[in-house]
Amino acid sequence: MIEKLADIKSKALDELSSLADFNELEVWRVRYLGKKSELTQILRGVASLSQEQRKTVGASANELRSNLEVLYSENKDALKEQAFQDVETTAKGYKDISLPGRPIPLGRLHPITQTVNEICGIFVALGFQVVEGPEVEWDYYNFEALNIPPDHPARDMWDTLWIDTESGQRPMLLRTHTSPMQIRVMEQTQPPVRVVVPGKVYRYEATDATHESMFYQLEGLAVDEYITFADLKGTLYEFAKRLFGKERRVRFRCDYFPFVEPGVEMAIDCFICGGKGCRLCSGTGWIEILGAGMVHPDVLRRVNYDPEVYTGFAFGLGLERIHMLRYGIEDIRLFYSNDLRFLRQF
Ligand code: YSA
Repeated sequence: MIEKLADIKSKALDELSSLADFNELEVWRVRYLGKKSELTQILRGVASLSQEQRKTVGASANELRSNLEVLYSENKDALKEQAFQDVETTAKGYKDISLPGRPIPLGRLHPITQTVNEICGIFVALGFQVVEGPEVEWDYYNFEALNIPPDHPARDMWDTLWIDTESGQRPMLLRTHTSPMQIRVMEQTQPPVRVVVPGKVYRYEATDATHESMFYQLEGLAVDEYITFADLKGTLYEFAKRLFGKERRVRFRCDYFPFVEPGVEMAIDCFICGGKGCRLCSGTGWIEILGAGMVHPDVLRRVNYDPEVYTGFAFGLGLERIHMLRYGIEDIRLFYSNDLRFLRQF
C-alpha cells in the first residue's frame, strides 16, 4: 500500500509539472483528489486494515492528500496570475491599457486602534485633550512619583520588565501602565489639566485568555480648582453611557492604588443579563471596567501643584478587555496573533 502511495505521488508530480491551463489542472485534481481517485479509495479502505497498517498507511495517505491539495492551490494561483498577464498583453506584444486595473485590497484599522479612537472621541467631546508618552520609562515616573518607592509592596501589582542600564544610571523599564503620563503632563503644564493618554503597556506575565504581556491602556487626568469626587463620578458615568448604552448603571466600590485617595473601581451592570447574573459577569450582575480615584495630595506636591488649591481625579482602563466585553471575544490573544480572519470582522 505504501508503494502504491509512492507511485501515485510520483505520477501526480510528473503530470503537474506539464500542465498548461486551468482545464488540465481540473482534470488533474479529479484524477488525484476526486471522489473516485485511487488515493480516496485507499483512504476509504484504511478502516478495514489491521491496526498497525492503519497507522502507517493512514498517516502516509493523509499526508499525501494534504500535500497534493497544497500543490493544487499553489498551481491554481500561479495559473490565475499567468492568465492576468496573458490578458494584459495583446497578441501584438503590447499592454492593453484600457483594461480595468487590478483591485488593490484595502487595509483597515486594527480593532484596538478603532477602540482607542472611539474612546478618545468620547473624552474629546467631554473637553479632554489626547496626549501620548514614552513606552520606555524611568522607574521614577512609573513608580516613585506615583507614591510607590523601591520595595513598596504595591510594586507587586505591576509585574515589571526592566531595561538593562549602565551601573549608576537611573533604573529604566517598559511602562507597566499609562499612569506615569500623569506626572509628565503635570510637570509640563499648569492647571487646568484635562487629558487622556492611550498607549501600549507591558507586563512580565504569563499570557492566558484575559492576560497579555503587551496591551493597551487609556489613562485620564483632570486637575483644577474645586474638582470633587462628584466630577469623577459624573464624567465616568457619562463615558460608560456613551460607550455601552444609555440604559447602563454604574457602581463605584473602594479600591487601592497608591497614587489616589480615595481609590475606586468602577463597574457597569452586565449588558448581557441586565444585572441578573450570567457567565460574562461571573454571576455577579456587574462588570468591572476601570480603576480611578482622587489624585493623592503627595502626587500633586511632587509636581509643585498646591493641593490646598488644586484637586483632581484620574482613571485608567484596559482597552482589550473593553473591546472583548463589547464584542463577546473570549481570548485576548486573538488581537495579536495576526489572524486576518479575526481582524477582518471589525
Ligand atoms: C488606577 C487609578 C488611577 O487613578 C489611574 C489609573 C489606574 C489604573 C492603574 N494604573 C492600573 O494599571 N491598574 S490595573 O493594574 O488594574 O490595570 C488596569 C486595567 O488594565 C485592568 O482593569 C485591566 O482591564 C487591564 N489589564 C491589566 N493587566 C492586564 C490587562 N489587560 C490585559 N492583559 C493584562 N495582563
